[in-house]
Amino acid sequence: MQHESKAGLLRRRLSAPGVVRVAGAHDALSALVAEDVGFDAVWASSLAISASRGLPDMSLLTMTDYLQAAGYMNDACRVPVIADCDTGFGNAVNVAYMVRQYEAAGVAAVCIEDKVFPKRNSFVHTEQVLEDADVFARKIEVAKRTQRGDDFLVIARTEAAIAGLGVDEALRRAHRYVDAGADAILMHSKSRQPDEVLEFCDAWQCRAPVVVVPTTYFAWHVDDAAKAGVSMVIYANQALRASVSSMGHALRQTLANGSSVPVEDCIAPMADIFRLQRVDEWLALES
Ligand code: SPV
Ligand code: MG
Repeated sequence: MQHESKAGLLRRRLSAPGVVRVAGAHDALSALVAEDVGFDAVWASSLAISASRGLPDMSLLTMTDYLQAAGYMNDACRVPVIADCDTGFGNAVNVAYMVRQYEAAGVAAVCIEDKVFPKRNSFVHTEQVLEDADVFARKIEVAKRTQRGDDFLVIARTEAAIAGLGVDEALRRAHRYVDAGADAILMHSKSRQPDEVLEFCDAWQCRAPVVVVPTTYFAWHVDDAAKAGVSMVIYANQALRASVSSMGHALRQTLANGSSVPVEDCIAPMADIFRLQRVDEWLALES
C-alpha cells in the first residue's frame, strides 16, 4: 500500500467527524513539542516565525524566509504542516509561485488572507486594509489550479471582522472564496467572545470546513467549537508566548540566584531535548 501523504492525512482528518487541533509553532523545535504532546498538525505562524527572528509580523520577512521556516518544521515532524502565507506575498502570480514552492517542500496546506500586501498582524492596533474580494478570489482560483497533488489544501482566511466590516461581509466573502475553490474558510475574529464566529457558523451551515483561531476568545472550549460546527481550531501563538515567559522566568531566576538551582525542577531535562532531537535514531545510523 502506498504511504499516505501529509496532505492526504490532513484532508482525511478534516472531513472526518471531530475537530482538528493545531498548534502554532515558531521553529522546528516548537513544532516537535506540538507533535509530541499530541496535536494533529502544526501551524507555521507568521507572527511566531517573525517573532523568532526578533521582528514584527508586518510582511518584513520574505516568502523564502517563511518557506524555510515551514520546511524545517515539516522536515522535523510527522504531522502535517499548515503554512500561514499571509496575503500570498503579492498578487495571483506570486500565489502561484508560492503554492509550487510550499507543495514541493511537503507542506500539506497553505492559508492566505484577504488583506493587501504589506499586511500587519490582526491584533496590532492599526488600520487593517482588506483586499477586493474578487481579486482575492482570483488568488484562490490560481492557487487551486497550480497545486499538483489532489490532496494539497488551500485555506482562505477572511479578515472582514478584523477590519471592522462585520460578519455579513465575512460571510459574503467566504461564499465567494469557496466558489473559487477554497478547501476551508478561516473566519478570523478579535472579539473577546466567540460571538462573531458563532454568528458566522450559524449562517454558514457547514458549507465548507470552518477554521478558527481563539486567541482573544481563548475560553471557548473545543467541544463547544465542535458543537458550533467548527472543523479546525488553531492555537496560533500559545507556544510562542509560553516560551517567552518560561525563558524569561528561568533566566531571571538563574541570574538572581547565581545558579540554576531554583529552576532545575521546572526546566526540561537534557533527556527531553535529546528525545525531541531523536538522538538515538541518529546514533543508530553509526552502528
Ligand atoms: C499567526 O499566527 O500569524 C496568525 C494568526 O496569522 S494571528 O496572529 O491571529 O493573526
Ligand atoms: Mg499570521
